Amino acid sequence: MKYCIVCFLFSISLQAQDFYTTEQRADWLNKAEQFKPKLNERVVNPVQIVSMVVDSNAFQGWNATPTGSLKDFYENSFKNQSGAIFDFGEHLTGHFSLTIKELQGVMDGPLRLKLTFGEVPAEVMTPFDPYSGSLSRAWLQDEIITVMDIAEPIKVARRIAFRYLKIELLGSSPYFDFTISDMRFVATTSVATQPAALATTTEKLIQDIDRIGLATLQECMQTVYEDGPKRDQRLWLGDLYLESIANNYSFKNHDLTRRCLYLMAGVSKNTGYLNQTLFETPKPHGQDGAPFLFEYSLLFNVTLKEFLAQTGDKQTAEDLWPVAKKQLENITVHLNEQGLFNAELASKAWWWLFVDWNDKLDKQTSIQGIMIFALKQTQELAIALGKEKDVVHIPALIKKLTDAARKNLYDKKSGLFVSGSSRQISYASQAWMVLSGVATQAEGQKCLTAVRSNPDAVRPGAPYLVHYYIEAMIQCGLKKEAREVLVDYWGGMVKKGADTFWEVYDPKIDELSPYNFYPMNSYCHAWSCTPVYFIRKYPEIFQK
Ligand code: RAM
Repeated sequence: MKYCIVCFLFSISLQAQDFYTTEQRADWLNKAEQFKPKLNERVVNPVQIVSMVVDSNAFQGWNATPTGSLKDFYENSFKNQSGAIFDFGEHLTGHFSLTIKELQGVMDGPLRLKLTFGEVPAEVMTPFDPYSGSLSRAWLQDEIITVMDIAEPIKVARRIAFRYLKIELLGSSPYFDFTISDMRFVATTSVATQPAALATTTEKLIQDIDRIGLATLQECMQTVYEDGPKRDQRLWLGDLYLESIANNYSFKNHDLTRRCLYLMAGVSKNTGYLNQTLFETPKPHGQDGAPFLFEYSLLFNVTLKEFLAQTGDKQTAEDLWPVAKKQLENITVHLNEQGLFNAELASKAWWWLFVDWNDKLDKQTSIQGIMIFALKQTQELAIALGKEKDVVHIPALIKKLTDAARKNLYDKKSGLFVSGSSRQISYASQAWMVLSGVATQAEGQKCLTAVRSNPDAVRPGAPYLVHYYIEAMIQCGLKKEAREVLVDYWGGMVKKGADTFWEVYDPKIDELSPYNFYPMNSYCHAWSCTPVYFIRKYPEIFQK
């Protein structure tokens, strides 16, 4: 009995023990704080009053059409204008306020207004209740404000991400009349300078895609790289990777990347593994109890490697090398003897395998590819830091995983990679088998081409995967096709009126949502900004 208690206490103390030292964590978090950016502000006013018109050809069935004059609106009683919708002309992130003025009588009772902010037209027209979504109803940006005092501007407390605003009157005194006399939005971003213009030879649609991609990235760049300024308003490792590479080819705000890398390290789990996401306030912390998003932890290494390559900042890379090295240890946890990843076991062990927003997708092959990709990139990082000794085991591991993939996941006859016991064919599997280097250049060309004409192939559900698919095409020399896909996919959003690029986009299903309610989708989403990276990194493909 006594022995059991000792064992129990010992195991508790082991669990509580931190893989990193207190000093390391303090140093990382201090450095993160040191690189916290100052937000730049810009005041924006609405540009026009609009009506939302039902239009089956418009994105999600609604079109914003100009109506009425702002001057008239400001001068006349709001009581007759309840339900008015304002267009601020562009997607914005920041803080909203309005001013109320007495028009007739004395304000002898409170006013109640309902403000609904929408990133896209449908969001101010679709009833939110009864609510069917799978994330907090409170993400939706409808705010009820009770006004007791009109001496000062009325401010909405929460930060907003939107383009359209609907204002409704819910209650007011019959003995008093008023106007809304001013509406102001203070837009914020940590971006301070704009990148160079594209070559004048660049096709107009590609120029539009680049401009909208820059707007998307800029709004996600607040005091961290957020995933979406409407939702979830926080740093995720997978999004960080894509945002940081887009930033490398555009705003070059490397301090923000540095801050995010340190933050992630600072709030990592006691086991030494990384959380996939973090919250900045009241002090930086991870999401305890959430399943572990394995592949995102590996993308930390890739982000760090790219950061070092861009900045030459060895200090940061050396500080964070122990974290990168540690993440690799998970690669062998769910491998079978041959070196194949066991997705079922991993999922049972509370690992979240993401790859794409698509429930139908079998993730085994993609994760196999991501592991090899991360091993290779981490090896390059180690070499750049003179840490070869730390990674002597990597080449053999890469070989083992690659051989296992070639033997079990490649269907020579069709030239396609398959995944899971159903031998599923998907875009994700082909993309990751190419990016990992499992496929040769010729095999890569073959599988990426064949998948496009395979009607049963599981298609991408979100721009996150389309990014890797395009990168894979470029890597194996399918340049023309890469351009086609980029122009088709992001150009499709442009044609549907995007001001910023969306979290989820399927050209055929406007109402697609991983959250069971499409207004919950984020319409300015980090991982959708990467055309900026492609267009600017590969001018020979996209700017001619
Ligand atoms: C969503 C976020 C984020 C993504 C994760 C996996 O909740 O929007 O962008 O990284 O899921």
